[in-house]
Amino acid sequence: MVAQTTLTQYLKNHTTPELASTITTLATASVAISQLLNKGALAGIHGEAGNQNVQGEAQKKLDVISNDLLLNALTHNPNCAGVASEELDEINPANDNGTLLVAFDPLDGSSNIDINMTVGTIFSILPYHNQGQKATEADFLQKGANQIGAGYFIYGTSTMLTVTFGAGVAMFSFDPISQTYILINDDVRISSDTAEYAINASNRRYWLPPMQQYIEELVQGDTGVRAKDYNTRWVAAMIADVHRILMRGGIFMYPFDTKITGKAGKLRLMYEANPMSFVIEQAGGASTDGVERILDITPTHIHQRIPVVLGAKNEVAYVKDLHKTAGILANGDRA
Ligand code: AFP
Repeated sequence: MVAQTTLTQYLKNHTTPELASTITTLATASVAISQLLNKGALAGIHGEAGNQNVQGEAQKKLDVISNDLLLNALTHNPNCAGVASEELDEINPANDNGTLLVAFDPLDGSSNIDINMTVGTIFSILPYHNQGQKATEADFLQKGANQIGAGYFIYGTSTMLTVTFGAGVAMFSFDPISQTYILINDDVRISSDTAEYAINASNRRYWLPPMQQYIEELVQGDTGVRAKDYNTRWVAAMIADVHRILMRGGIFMYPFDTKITGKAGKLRLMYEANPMSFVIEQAGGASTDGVERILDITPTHIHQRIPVVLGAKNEVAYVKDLHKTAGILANGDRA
C-alpha cells in the first residue's frame, strides 16, 4: 500500500512555517464547522440568526458560528497580523508582529445549509509588511496577485481542502476516522476547453450585451457558431461550482449586471473572486471580470464586489474577446 501524505507532512515540504501554521489553524476550524454541518438540524444550527451582514444579506446561524470560530482561531495565531471576514464590517487587527493577513468567507453558499447541499469556507492569505503596527483596512487592499496562499474547505458529500501557495494546486480529503486531511492530488489541472458552463441565467436581462451574446451562442449548441452542444450546471454556491471545474473542467460566471444599482455583480473580490482566481490560474485556468485579469485589480475597499468569469482558459479568452469587440473598456462601477 502506498503511504498516505497528511496535510501536516505536505505543509512541511511545500511552504513556510508561518503559512503552514495558518493553514493548520484554518484546517482545525474547518473540522469543527464540518462536524456542526454533519449534525445539521440536530445541532440547532439551521435557520436565520436574525441579523444582516455588511452586504445586507440575512445571516444564517452557521454563518455567524463559522465566522466566530475562524476569527477566534486566527486572531490567536501569532503569525496572523489581521483578519477580514465577509461577515464583518471592519477588519480585526490581530498580532502586530505577524507576517500574514487572512481574508475569508466563513460559509460560502449559506443558502444551501438548510437544504442539505454543499457549502464551504474560502480563504485568501496576503503578506503583511508593517510589523510592530496594528493592521488596518489599507493593509488588506492589495491586488490578488500578491496572495501567498489561497484555497477553500468544501463541506459536501465529503469534506475536502484545496490549496495553492503559487506553485500548483493540491487537494486533500478529510478522513473522519483519523481526523486528518490526506493528500489526494498534488497537481490539479483544468482542461483549456469545456462543454459545461455555470451561470444564473435568471439574471440574463441585467447582463451586458456581450454576456447575453455568449450565453445565447452556448444555448444554440451545435446549431450555432460554437458548433457543439453545451451543458449547464449551477449549485448556487461558488465553492461547489469552482470545485466541479477543478475536478472535471468548465466555466463559471457571475457577470456584471445592473440588477442592483451600484453593485457590479454579486461576488466579493477579496473573499471569493481573488482566492478562487488564484486557485484556478494555478491549475492552468484563467479568470477575468470580462475586461481585466481579476488578480491585477487593486481593491478600493474590503467588501468590493466584482464580476467573475473563470475556468477553462480558451473559453474565458472567448468571453473576454466578446467584451473587447463590443467596446467594453471597464466592467462598470465596481463599488
Ligand atoms: P451566499 O453565501 O449568500 O449564499 O451566496 C453565495 C454566492 O455568493 C455564491 O457562492 C454563488 O455563486 C452565488 O451567491 C449564487 O447566487 P444566486 O443566488 O444568484 O444563484
